[in-house]
Amino acid sequence: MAKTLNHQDVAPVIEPALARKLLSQMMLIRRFEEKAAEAYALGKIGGFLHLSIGEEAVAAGAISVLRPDDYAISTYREHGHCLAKGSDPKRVMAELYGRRDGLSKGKGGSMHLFDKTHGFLGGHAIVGAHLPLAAGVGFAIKYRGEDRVIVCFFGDGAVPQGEFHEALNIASLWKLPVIFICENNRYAMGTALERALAETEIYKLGRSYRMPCEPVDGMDVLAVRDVVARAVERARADGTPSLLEARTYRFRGHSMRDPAAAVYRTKEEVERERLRDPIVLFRARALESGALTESDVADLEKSVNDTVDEAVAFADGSPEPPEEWLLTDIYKKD
Ligand SMILES: Cc1ncc(C[n+]2csc(CCOP(=O)(O)OP(=O)(O)O)c2C)c(N)n1
Ligand SMILES: [Mg+2]
Repeated sequence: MAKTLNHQDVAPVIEPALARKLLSQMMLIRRFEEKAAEAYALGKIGGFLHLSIGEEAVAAGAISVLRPDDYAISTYREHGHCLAKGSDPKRVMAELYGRRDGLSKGKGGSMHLFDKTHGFLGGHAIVGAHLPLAAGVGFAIKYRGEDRVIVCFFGDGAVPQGEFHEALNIASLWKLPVIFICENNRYAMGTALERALAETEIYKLGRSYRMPCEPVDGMDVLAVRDVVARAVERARADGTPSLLEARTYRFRGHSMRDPAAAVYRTKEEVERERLRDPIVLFRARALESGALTESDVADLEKSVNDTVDEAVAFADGSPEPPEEWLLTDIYKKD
């Protein structure tokens, strides 16, 4: 009699090294942002602070298939993308604090991380504005005859903006190696997706621009990895761009000014979504498949916690930028 397959029979074997990398990356982003939230509450971080808690699998999965010389570009909810791209957590935290050792010398803060060394091209606060920049980087790659790619992360709120459509059109027409990844967390600030978009299956919009497009479970780090790996392969081969829609959820509010996010979504919805916690799910899968042991996970957790504690201590100890820096690094056109 044919045996009924269960999840464990069909679950792919996860390489221990990959399991370690993906889990520690997601745990690092989570812990880093939890500590950033604490620092914000203590008044050590000013301005805005947008956390990606709940969305870690998208950053970790997507960036895990890139080469170090590939690029990533993002929105103001970008701490995770920047860390996954390899930036030093100490310098990222110092930037959040507005200190001189920050990635942007303390002048940008949370929304304007930038790290040329690691190919992280920002940190952009204007919704949708970085999609044409990603197309421009794609053009530069092609013009120079390189085989790099750029991954462009943006929210569902960017989709009704003109820049989204302009960028996808030109990327497809000119075959620019851009992987557009929409982090669909179902809200743009307090506005639900259905209230803003005529087509709520965002990936389908790629068809209008004749580019490969797919949805993916954004809470499943391996699924994200697979779908992005295929898109990267296409982009490297002949510049084919892709539109991917990662279905995810932010567990916290839009920013620290909306911590409860209770006005526009129900408690039940949040509780239901928390059951899809990407870290909890992947940890269970890694343990079940034998890729990691409980003691491996404990070691990873300790190392991540130490890294974040060091980042906080570094930011605490970094001086304020001197006053004369106010007038440097300014783009001025006569
Ligand atoms: C052009 C523009 N309009 C409005 C805003 C104000 N704003 C900041 S974040 C945001 C919502 C964007 O939501 P989404 O793209 O879904 O990203 P998420 O915050 O969910 O990650 C808006 C409207 C802005 N920054 N830029
Ligand atoms: Mg959103």
